[in-house]
Order: sequence, then C-alpha cells, then structure tokens
Amino acid sequence: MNNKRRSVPGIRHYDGPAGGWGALKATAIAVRTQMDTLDAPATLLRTNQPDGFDCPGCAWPDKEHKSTFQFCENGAKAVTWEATSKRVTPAFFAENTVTSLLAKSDFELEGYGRLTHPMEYHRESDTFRPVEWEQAFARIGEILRELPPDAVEFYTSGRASNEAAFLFQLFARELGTNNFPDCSNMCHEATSVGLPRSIGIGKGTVSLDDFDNTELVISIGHNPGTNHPRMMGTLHELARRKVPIIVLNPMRERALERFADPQSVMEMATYSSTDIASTYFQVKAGGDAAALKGIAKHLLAFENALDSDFIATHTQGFDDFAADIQATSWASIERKSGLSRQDLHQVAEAYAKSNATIITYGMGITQHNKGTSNVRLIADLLLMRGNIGKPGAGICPLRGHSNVQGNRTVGISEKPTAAFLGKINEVFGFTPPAAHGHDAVQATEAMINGSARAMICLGGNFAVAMPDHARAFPAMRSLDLSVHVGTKLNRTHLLTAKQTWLFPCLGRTELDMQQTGRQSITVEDSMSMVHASSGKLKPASPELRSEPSIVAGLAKATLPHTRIDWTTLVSDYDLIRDLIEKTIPGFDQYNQRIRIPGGFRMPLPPTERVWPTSTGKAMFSVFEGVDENQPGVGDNVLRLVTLRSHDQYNTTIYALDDRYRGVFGRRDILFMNEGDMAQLGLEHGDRVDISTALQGSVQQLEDITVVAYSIASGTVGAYYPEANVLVPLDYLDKDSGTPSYKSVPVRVTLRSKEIRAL
Ligand SMILES: Nc1nc2c(c(=O)[nH]1)N[C@H]1C(S)=C(S)[C@@H](COP(=O)(O)OP(=O)(O)OC[C@H]3O[C@@H](n4cnc5c(=O)[nH]c(N)nc54)[C@H](O)[C@@H]3O)O[C@H]1N2
Ligand SMILES: Nc1nc2c(c(=O)[nH]1)N[C@H]1C(S)=C(S)[C@@H](COP(=O)(O)OP(=O)(O)OC[C@H]3O[C@@H](n4cnc5c(=O)[nH]c(N)nc54)[C@H](O)[C@@H]3O)O[C@H]1N2
Ligand SMILES: [Mo]
Repeated sequence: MNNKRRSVPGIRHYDGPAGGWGALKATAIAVRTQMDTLDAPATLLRTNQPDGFDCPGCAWPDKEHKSTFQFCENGAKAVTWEATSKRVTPAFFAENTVTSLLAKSDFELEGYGRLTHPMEYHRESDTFRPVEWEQAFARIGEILRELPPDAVEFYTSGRASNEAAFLFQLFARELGTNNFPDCSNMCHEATSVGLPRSIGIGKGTVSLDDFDNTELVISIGHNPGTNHPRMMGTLHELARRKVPIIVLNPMRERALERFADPQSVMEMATYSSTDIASTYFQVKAGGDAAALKGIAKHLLAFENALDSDFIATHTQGFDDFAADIQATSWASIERKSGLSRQDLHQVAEAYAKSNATIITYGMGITQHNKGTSNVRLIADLLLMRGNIGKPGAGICPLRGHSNVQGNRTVGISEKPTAAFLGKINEVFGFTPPAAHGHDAVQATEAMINGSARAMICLGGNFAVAMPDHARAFPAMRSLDLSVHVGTKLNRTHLLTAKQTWLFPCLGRTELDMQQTGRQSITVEDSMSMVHASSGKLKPASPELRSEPSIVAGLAKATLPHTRIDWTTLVSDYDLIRDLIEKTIPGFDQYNQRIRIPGGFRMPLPPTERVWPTSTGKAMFSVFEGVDENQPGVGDNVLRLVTLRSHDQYNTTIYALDDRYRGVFGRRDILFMNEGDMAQLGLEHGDRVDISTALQGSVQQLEDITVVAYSIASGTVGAYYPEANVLVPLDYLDKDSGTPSYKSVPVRVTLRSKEIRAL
C-alpha cells in the first residue's frame, strides 16, 4: 500500500492478523453494549453444547457438536444481538410513525432491540399498535381465504428450524401454492441446481473428518474469517500441519492470509499468528470459470494426472468436457481470469500431487450469471481425479444461514418433486398443488405485475436483501397483506401493505415452553449433520411465541377444513418430527437420533460413490467459452462485487467497522485497484457516483468514497445491502434464478473536482 497517500476519515491500514486479541476486544464490546453482562458468560458458554442451542451465526459444523466452547467473535455477536437487553415496545411504536422509522437505516432499526408484542399497522395514525394474537390470526385468515392461493408468497429466511419450516410449507401447500421465495434463492441456489445435475444431490459431500485427512484445500470465493469463523480453527490446524491451502479471491482477505487463533494460548500469549493460504491468487470477479478451466487444461496435459478408472466406472460426459477444455484458448483464460498460465500451472501441479483434495466455495462462485455452471465446473475438476467419495476429499459449499440447508430438506422448494408431493398426499390426505411456484425474483416480479397480493415472511428482511430496491420496495408496498415473523425491526417490516402485521418470535437462545414442556428444535448444518437445539434464556417478552406456534396459529385460522391437527403438533415438537420422518427420506428414527449428542447425518449417496443422477453416473459438464460475452455497455466498465463487512450479518449491521479491511465507522466506500484508479484519474479518498452499465439501466449509487485496496484489476467492491440498488432485478443466473450480486457491470465517475478539493 502507498504510504504517501492522503488520509481519508475512517480508513486506516490494518496490519495485524485476523482473530487474536482484536477479536476478544470486539466480543467484549458487543457484550457490553447489548447484554446484561452478568448473564453473558453463561449464555455464550451454552452455544453449540449438546444440551444448549445451535449458534445462529453460521452453518459450519462442530466436531460431534460437543466440543468445549469454541471462541468465535462473530458467533458471539450473533448471540449477543439476539440476547440483547434492548426492547422495541408498543410505547416505542406509539411514539414513532412508520414513515419516520423508514427514514432510519437497518442498523438503527435493529439497534432498538427485540420486538415484544404482536402489532398491527394502522394507516390513519401511520403507527403499529398492539393486537391480540388470535384476533390477528383470524383477520389474516379472512384475507387469505379471499385470495387465489397463488397470489400468496411464503418467504423463508434460513434461520427457521426444521419443525417451523416443515409446518410452514404444509400450511402453504394445504392452502394451495408452491410459492416459496427463499433466502436460498439469493445464496446457494446455484449449488442446489448445479450439484444434483453433477453428482445427484444438491449438498456438499465432505464432513469435518475429511479435513483431518485432506492433502490440499482450494478455497474459492468465500471469506471465512468473517462469515464462517469457526472454519478458521480448521484452516488454522491445516496450515500448521503444512497442508497447502490455495485461495482464489479477487480481494486480499486478512483471515485467509494470517490468523491468530484465540483458541491457541501460545499465539495469544506471544502475539504471533499462522499464515493460512500457501498461495493466494487474486482472480478477477467472475473469472473463476476461466481459472478452473485453466487448471483442468494443465491437468489434461500432465501425464497420469487423471483418475481414469474412476472416470470410466463412475462418470459420463468426460470426452465432451475434455474437448471443450482443449478448445478453450490460453489467451481467453488469462484475459478473463486475470491469472497467468504459469499461476494456474502451479495450482494444477499442487492438485495433481494431492491424493485427497477438498474444494470449498461461497458466494464468490454462486452469485454470478453463470453461477450454476461455475458450481458444476468445480465438481468437474474434482471428478477428474476421483475426489468425490473418498476420505479427505470432496466438494464443500459453505452455506449461509444456520439452517438454510435444513429448510430445503424439509420441503421449502418452489419446485417440489413428484415423489415429495405424493408423500404429502399419502401422509396428510390432501392433494398438494403440482405447478411450480415462485422463487425470490419471480415473487418480486409477481408483486410488481400485481398477480401476487400477499406475502408471509418467516423471518428475514426480504426487500432489503433483494436486488434493485427501487423496484423491490414499492413491490412490497403494493400488496394487500404482509405478515412478518421476526425478532427485530427492519425496513421490510415498514414497507407496509394495505394491511400489515408484525409478530415477534422466540429466538434460538430462548426457552420454548409448550403444553408438554420444554421443546427442542432441530437444524441441519453445512455438512448435513442434523442435531437438536434448545434455548434456555428467559424470552425477551412474555408475549413471544415460537415460530412453529405462530405458523400453526395462522394455518388454523386460514384453513377451516384443515386435515392437520395444528394444536396437538405444537404441543409437542416430537410429533412434528414424526411427521417429517414419515414424509421425507433420511429421517428414520428422527426423535431417537437427535437425542444422541451430535445428532445424525443425512444420507449422502455420492460419499459412497452412488450417484442419484438421471443416468446413475456422476456427470461432467461443458462450460462453453469463459463467459466472455459479459453484458456491459460503453468504456471503462468495471465489475462490482457486493459483500459483507466484518461487523454485519446479512442486512443486520452490528457496527460500522470492517476491521480487517481497514474501514472504521463508515460503509459508504468503494474498494478499488490502484491501477484502475490511475486509469480513471481517481485518487484514494475521491468521492464518486456509481452507475450500472447495462443496456437501459438507470441504477445509481451516489457519493461513495474510493478506497485503494488490494483487489484484482477490473474488479471493485462495495457493501451489501447499500449497493443492492445497483443490481437490476433481472440480472441473474438463468439456471438458478440467483441474482448476480458479485458481477454487476458498473461505471465510476468523479462527482466533481470541487468536491475532491474539500
Ligand atoms: N458474520 C457473518 N456470518 C455470515 C453472514 C454474515 O453476513 N455475517 N452471512 C451468512 C450467509 S447468508 C452467507 S451466504 C455466508 C456468506 O459468506 P461468503 O460466501 O464469504 O460471502 P461474502 O461476504 O458475500 O463474500 C464472498 C467473498 O467472495 C469474494 N468474491 C467476490 N466475487 C468473487 C468472484 O467472482 N470470484 C471469487 N473467487 N471470489 C469472489 C469476495 O472477495 C469475498 O471474500 O455467510 C454466512 N455467515
Ligand atoms: N447485494 C447483495 N445482496 C445479497 C447478498 C449479497 O452477497 N450481496 N447475499 C444474499 C444472501 S446470501 C442471503 S442469504 C440474503 C439474506 O436475506 P434474509 O435472510 O432475508 O436477511 P437477513 O438479513 O438474514 O434477515 C434479518 C432479519 O431476520 C430476522 N430474524 C433474525 N433472527 C430470527 C429468528 O430466529 N426468527 C425469525 N423469524 N426472524 C429472525 C430479524 O427480524 C432480522 O431483521 O441476502 C442476499 N442479498
Ligand atoms: Mo446466504
């Protein structure tokens, strides 16, 4: 970094490792500002314990889910955020109109604390007022019964438990729709669509034990120091054992470079740290397919680098795949990836040498207009050397929300299989709708064209998480009905429809008492382990209800002739699990097996080299070209990636810092490569406007400060959700419907010379 550069408020170079004492300090601040400090230690120590609650932070598994407490800064933030002592009461709502609250940021709104009462929107006063639960359910039921079922959208954010999500899909299907827009549609949908085509299931194949046996990890497009912090313990251990970790990421992410493990007494005492990545390649945003093809191309040229027996016995489509790789030119690979043939040779050599390789990946792979094809290329590369279905090897998508994978397993899907629908019919005695429903983008489009009239949100911050706020926000407001189940206030709740209700629910950390006593819920982590989670804290308010009970209340009030005994189910969640077991394969002896500490693993046939694809073989794919025909009109088009800061959980902003990237107290910045800045005549600290460079686009984000950063040339970075205004609603991966949040063509222009002088 250039030391002579002028100083910019809030921007300081961060020189330390990730983790370490800085992480402990940040945790202490989170605890002090949110919680009653006397309760905090006991609460945090219950995270991820056999009889405690599952961390709402991320979906990375724990070894047998019974390890001693693993310190994790961002896990601690997620827990303190929920266990905060701050409250949003009816008095707060009486004092603040919805219009005045809408002028606030999500950061401020969530900062007010936990919701305490069921609330109904009153248009005359423009305020939310308290309402009785049953009265609200009855009104909502009346409105829903008046609407065609397909005019209702059922949104889930992946924190809901298996039990809540199962009841939610049952309610929607008995009502008569498969409209399930889901946070997964903005996240790992490319995995859910791509991997079944390649290996027969839409989930990763590795377990934590595989990391003990692996000889190489290739980490692509994810930032574990922030987003999967418990993974850092695993990477740290691998690095210390000298297992190579090769990173492909346009941005230098500190935790992937150097990490001081707060678990390590030695590193903490001596202020030392461990180098994580053995090699770090700054691929251009959207350049991964080119890079992966380059690695494959080298591999084809090596002698004996392929596992020919595996390819012959277990796969189909290799010849077409190989022919396409051969036909892809080095020039196009280098241009598109930003990496040299030599760089990629180094990766291919390491890969050819390793007997067991894991590839991990996140949003840097999926949130592109070729997201699904990207995922399939990763599978192809692994298949070339038989790296699926053997110890120490496999594919490892890093899921987002702590139970997003479980939500999918228990039926949150806008495209249910015939087998699943048949089972619903058999177990519940009604015929569920067969027609495909809406995903997240389609739901928004239906709201815009007026065919969707109501939305029920089981958690999340739908409109803010979506692209194109200029379209998504009015879409929410155009509805007849919106219903939100949440823990904290956010802007989507305030985009009120003709009628809107806000229901406060219990969080993971809180005691859930029903008629038969204390209940546990279950979740499935990134590695397909299903286990129980039981909260212990006193609920934030006596009015709170559990998610399963709110869903059941809504369903009962909406469906007069329902076939389901909602009240009994909610009295004992074991009964819900019995029904899940009857309906969905893989949950045999569900209730018995979640009582074993650590839980159980869902069946993953590819780990035994059984491929439930249409051919019964693992399928190679063909990624034509290197995705060169990226849209983007005009000169000087850069590619924008929108990403998370260290102090953020999706649309929940904990604080305005992004410590490892050297940003403090602000989020209005654009990370830029110094060469690109020079070419555009920009300096560190300049204030710019960003506009989307697609045909007909009008999207703009004004007054953003340029920060020189170690980022691949041609790539710029800004924070989500502020930069979502730049992503057009229809700019997405056509295979999976995932918005291309990580590859928006943009143009950056200096606001004015006068502003620069200020
Ligand atoms: N603390 C915390 N934990 C979280 C979350 C959170 O917001 N905060 N969110 C949760 C959720 S829902 C999810 S989905 C996950 C998200 O976890 P990640 O997948 O880590 O998501 P992002 O922060 O969006 O960052 C993606 C990384 O991809 C890189 N990248 C961007 N574009 C490209 C590209 O084209 N190619 C490559 N190779 N890399 C690229 C960026 O530089 C960045 O390092 O985390 C989960 N865990
Ligand atoms: N530009 C851009 N946009 C993105 C992304 C990106 O990388 N770039 N990432 C996308 C991804 S990966 C995802 S997953 C989506 C996330 O989209 P969402 O899942 O919709 O968003 P969150 O911010 O996680 O939701 C936060 C809200 O959840 C509620 N909540 C928290 N805990 C609970 C609970 O236990 N129960 C209930 N019922 N509610 C709870 C609170 O009210 C809180 O305000 O955003 C997507 N949007
Ligand atoms: Mo996500």
